[in-house]
Amino acid sequence: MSISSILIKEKAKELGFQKIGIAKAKECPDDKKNLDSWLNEGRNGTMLWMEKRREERGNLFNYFPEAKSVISVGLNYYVGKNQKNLNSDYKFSNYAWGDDYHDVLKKRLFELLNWIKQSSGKLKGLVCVDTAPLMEKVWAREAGLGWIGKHTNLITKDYGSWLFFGELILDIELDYDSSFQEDLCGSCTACIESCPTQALDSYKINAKKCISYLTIEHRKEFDVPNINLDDWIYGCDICQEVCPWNKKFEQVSDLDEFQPRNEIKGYHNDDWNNLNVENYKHIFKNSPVKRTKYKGLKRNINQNKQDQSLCRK
Ligand code: B12
Ligand code: SF4
Ligand code: SF4
Repeated sequence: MSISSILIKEKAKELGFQKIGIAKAKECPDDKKNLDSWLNEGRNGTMLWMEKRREERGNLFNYFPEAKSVISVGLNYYVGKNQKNLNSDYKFSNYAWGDDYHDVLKKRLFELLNWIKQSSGKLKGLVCVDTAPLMEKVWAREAGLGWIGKHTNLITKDYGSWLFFGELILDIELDYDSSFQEDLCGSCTACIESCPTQALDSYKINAKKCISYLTIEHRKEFDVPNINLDDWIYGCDICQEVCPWNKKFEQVSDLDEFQPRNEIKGYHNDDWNNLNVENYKHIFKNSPVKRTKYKGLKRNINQNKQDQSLCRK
């Protein structure tokens, strides 16, 4: 072995990651079974890309046959503010307040990969953040970072669930961490009870009902006219906001890249209602919000406008 896991972890910490763990590459048949049942029940809605690469997502070796080690990293994006700190009645998920997390994590993971290559010579590595066909929460659990809660996000003991995950998959052996075995949700059901659209069964989400899916991933107009977005115009944080692990252990990140953009903080209802393409392009440059395009965000705003006017009647 030419590089130690300890040195890799030190370097990853230096690059800003709060959580780092290393799992041995392996098949995870129980998780594959859960993925299959989830997809077979159509819980992915119109996210057909999940179906398309099912065999890779469910088995790492179908994606990267030479894989030996999975380095899982977590980056805290909680900036100490919530929806009450925004000027508008519309709600906007805090994961999308700043720069696109894909870029923020990838930049650091490529730096880590290059550093490992310099120290240990020729090796093959893959950097993954969100879009690769991997079950990222499963790898975070296998690398010992935390457990998958009833709201289906991965929770850590020291930061709650306000973390993005990324992976560096390598074709070399390393020293491994133990997987996280506990489930610390206990008898709590706060997330399930608070979800305004009943999208959660225990540990299992119906994406088709989830506001995050509806406002980000769903394309086209909403087929049901009075669909409930609960004032959210991009993403949804409710199941994480109510989680006692977040209330108790969230820690404030001062990373510039995740600080809310001025317009997101400062816009009033009317500013959102009058959003035009130019404003959209300016505000959401290098932001994850580009995923919905202008049309999608406008659709979400209009849908909530409609709901608000219905409520006032
Ligand atoms: C598809 C997707 C979505 C979908 C579906 C969400 C989901 N929970 O699967 C939608 C659009 C709804 C979504 C929303 C959000 N997402 Co998203 N999403 C993903 C993505 C691309 C794939 C997830 C996946 O594979 N889902 C399929 C299911 C089957 O996998 P799973 O949830 O890991 O399954 C486990 C459990 O749910 C459970 N389970 C599932 N089905 C079944 C069935 C049975 C019978 C049993 C017993 C158990 C069980 O066991 C499985 C493991 O064995 C990942 C990135 C990635 N590549 O992994 C990001 C990711 C999960 N998302 C992320 C984020 C931040 C969000 C949002 C918080 C954004 C927001 N604020 O709006 C919300 C959270 C909503 C929620 N409550 O989950 C982060 C989560 C970070 C964390 N701390 O966990 C990820 C990891 C991206 C990243 N790189 O950081 N997302
Ligand atoms: S993100 Fe919102 S809609 Fe989706 S499961 Fe959580 S509370 Fe429900
Ligand atoms: S709210 Fe309760 S049940 Fe839901 S994830 Fe957090 S601890 Fe688990």
